[in-house]
Amino acid sequence: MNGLIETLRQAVGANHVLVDGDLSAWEQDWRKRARGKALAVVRPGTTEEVAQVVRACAAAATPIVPQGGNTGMVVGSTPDDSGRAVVLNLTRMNRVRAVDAANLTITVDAGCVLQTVQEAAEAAGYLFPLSLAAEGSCTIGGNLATNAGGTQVVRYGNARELCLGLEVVTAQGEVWDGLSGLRKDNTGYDLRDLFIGSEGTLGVITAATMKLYPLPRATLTAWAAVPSMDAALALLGLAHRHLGAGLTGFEVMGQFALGLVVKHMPQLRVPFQQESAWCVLLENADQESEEHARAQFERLLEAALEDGCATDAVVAENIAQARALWHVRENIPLAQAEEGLNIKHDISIPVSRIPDFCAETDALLKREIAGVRLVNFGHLGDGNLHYNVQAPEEDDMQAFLREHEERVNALVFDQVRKFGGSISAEHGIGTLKVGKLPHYKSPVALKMMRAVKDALDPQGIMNPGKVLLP
Ligand code: FAD
Ligand code: 2HG
Ligand code: ZN
Repeated sequence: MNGLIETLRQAVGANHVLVDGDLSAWEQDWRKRARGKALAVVRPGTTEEVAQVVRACAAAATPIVPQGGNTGMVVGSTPDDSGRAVVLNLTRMNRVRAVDAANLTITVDAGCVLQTVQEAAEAAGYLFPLSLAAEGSCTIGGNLATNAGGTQVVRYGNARELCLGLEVVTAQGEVWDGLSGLRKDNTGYDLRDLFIGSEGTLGVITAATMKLYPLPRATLTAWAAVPSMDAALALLGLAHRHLGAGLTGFEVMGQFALGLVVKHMPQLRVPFQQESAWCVLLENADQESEEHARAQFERLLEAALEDGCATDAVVAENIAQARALWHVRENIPLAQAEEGLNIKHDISIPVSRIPDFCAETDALLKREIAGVRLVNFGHLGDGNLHYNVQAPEEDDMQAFLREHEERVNALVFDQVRKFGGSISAEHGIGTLKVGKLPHYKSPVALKMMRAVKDALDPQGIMNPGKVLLP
């Protein structure tokens, strides 16, 4: 192995091959669910360096764990505890390569932090709409590898829909330049779409060409109290009708989830938390004017109050107030982490079936485990719920996980199947759900996935143990 380390040092420079000291920032996942052990953490600065690293690892049959900001939720970007894998961290590759205004595209290195991409787009007068609470540290490579969703999917789609082309280093260390800015290209299989959502198991994404959009003239945010999930769904229907393509965000937040923000971030003001079972955050991005956006929002909210699907509502007066409302929503994952570990279910269900899913699954869980607390929130506009399960107040969370995690997962995922949903809407499979996939995905689909994996990575060195079991 010393020979491999020496080759890696020659490839990327000795300073960028970490073998000693505290490597926990790269070896442990964001939620601290697992701590692995790496042979080395390697931080290349260019695509050619990535290719050299992959070739060296392939020659030594050494596993590679691609890593961006290490903010993933499913233990996908950290090594196992064997000490055999090289963590390939892309964050030094952080250049914005080009903005093509006429083509409405931006091309960036994979290690670019999402917020940097948003800012570069805005500096050029455009919008890059992918947005999630980890945007200050997650990377575009990680976003694509997980096909991240976030809060703007209802209008702009997830990372896949925003991507036009990729540059990839294959598992053999070859460079595929697929950085096309084309919106139409029917020359055979869509290789780009294979790598998007592959969670580092097929190759290393080193750059991407992403879509840009015109900046809206006005973006307004509203916060509504809604009495039930049925009411939230009725409000969503009204929002689609009143705002059309202007509806860019529709987030739902349960009372308990918001209560955690109140408890752990007492400096934040959370409207209607005390009096309402659910709150909804809506965003309206308008190409006409602020007056137009405000009038649209007012008509929508009047209709909602009249209909009874909202019992109270506020529209942010200015950008600071809008930011403050979004800040509450974005802090839910952090407030949960403060409260302790929980069992996360990042699920999607056809929007129309979400109220029945919640009513039935809540009742089943509460019957099964006395005192269980449900942290429910998510991107209702695209049918994606974060249906998280927290231990009863006085319980030790580690003991709760040991005793109940398997049963809780089975119960929730069986319900997801029953309601025609998916066990991962946006976070992916990683290692946390790798054992579940065979139970909840079609055997035919799994066989095709296995064939793709074997064809592109015959040695099985790309992120082994993630997504598909060997
Ligand atoms: P990492 O965590 O480093 O890696 C994630 C996966 O991608 C791993 O399997 C890794 O091997 C692979 N990977 C990383 N880079 C590459 C590459 N260049 N080539 C090939 N494979 C690679 N997700 C959502 O979808 N929506 C949300 O709203 C959302 N909110 C979040 C909020 C918080 C507070 C946090 C902590 C996370 C959130 N996430 C959300 C999770 C989400 O998956 C990540 O934040 C993000 O997409 C991962 O990017 P990353 O650079 O941190 O990737
Ligand atoms: C979000 O929407 C993220 O905030 C995290 O996807 C969800 O913490 C979670 O369960
Ligand atoms: Zn989410």
